Amino acid sequence: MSSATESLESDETASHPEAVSAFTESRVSQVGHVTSRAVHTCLNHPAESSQDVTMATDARGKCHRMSGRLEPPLRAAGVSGSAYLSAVRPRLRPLARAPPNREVGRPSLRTVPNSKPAAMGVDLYYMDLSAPCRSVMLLAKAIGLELNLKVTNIMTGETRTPEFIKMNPQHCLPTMDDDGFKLWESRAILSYLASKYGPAHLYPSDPKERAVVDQRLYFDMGTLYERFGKCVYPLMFGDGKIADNALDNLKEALGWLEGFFGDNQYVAGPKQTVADFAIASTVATIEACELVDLAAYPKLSAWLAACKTDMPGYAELNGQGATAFGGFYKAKVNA
Ligand SMILES: N[C@@H](CCC(=O)N[C@@H](CS)C(=O)NCC(=O)O)C(=O)O
Repeated sequence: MSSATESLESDETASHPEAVSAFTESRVSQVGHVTSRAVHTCLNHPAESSQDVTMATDARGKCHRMSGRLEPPLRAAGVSGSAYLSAVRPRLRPLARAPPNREVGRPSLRTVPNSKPAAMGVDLYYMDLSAPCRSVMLLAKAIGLELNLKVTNIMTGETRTPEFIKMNPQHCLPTMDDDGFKLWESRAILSYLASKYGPAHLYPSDPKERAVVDQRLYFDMGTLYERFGKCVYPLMFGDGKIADNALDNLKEALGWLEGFFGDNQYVAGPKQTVADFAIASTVATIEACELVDLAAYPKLSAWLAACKTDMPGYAELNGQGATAFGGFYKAKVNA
């Protein structure tokens, strides 16, 4: 059984066994299958079933933005889940490319609610150089969530103003404000946004699947990025003293990450999760600094190459910022 089906089971099968067959059957579709939450909406909330189906995942678990009107409450009329999806599927179509975001001249991250819509979009205080910020922007783009991007320059003290400190006393980026709910720590933001606005597989509810995703997130923050930082930050922002073993420690962490893949395509298993977005921004930054030859990690290299082509908006939302970070670091090395 696919993990997509498993996550559906853990969410809804107890009350709606028909959803599993519908979900499995829909995997053969060219279009992709409707996410478990969309199925959930159809089956559990007939009153809401005239809303758009806005997210679908393909057979590899990748997210696609889709739109299509759902039929009136077919379940209420005694129609099974699989018949319901058969009726819905032909109406799914890819959404047109979104217009640029006027505030910062980026592609708009149009709201595509999978559960509840973000009424006014989600505010994100960010800067491109920051890998944690880029991970959040990549995820938002992938799930079609509209972000109100607020460029914030840490170098000129824009996170130290009384207004910013009131919002986030820790004065760090990224900081998110979702209709008054303020959050920082990029990986917590990823999990929150995926849980609230994304398809279930990005942050699975199954305890073991979620634990593996969390392990990867903590590994990214506490080991991989930490060790990377020890290779570059002293030169970029400190006294220039890099510990002798710093690079070997980073290579060791990359070796562990290489091992995490096993036979899987993604960092936390067979499906894309929030951990892919966190680690893609970290590894892209490592690559841009040219500290390590990533070819020594073939699975990691293949995954990063796939992220570059498959993650929507990758070049603009992650590639450019990572390159700028790398340029900053290399300028310090050569100074
Ligand atoms: N673990 C945090 C790191 C946050 C962080 O250190 N952000 C940096 C930019 S990459 C920052 O805002 N530094 C300025 C400050 O802390 O005052 C996350 O992932 O969000």
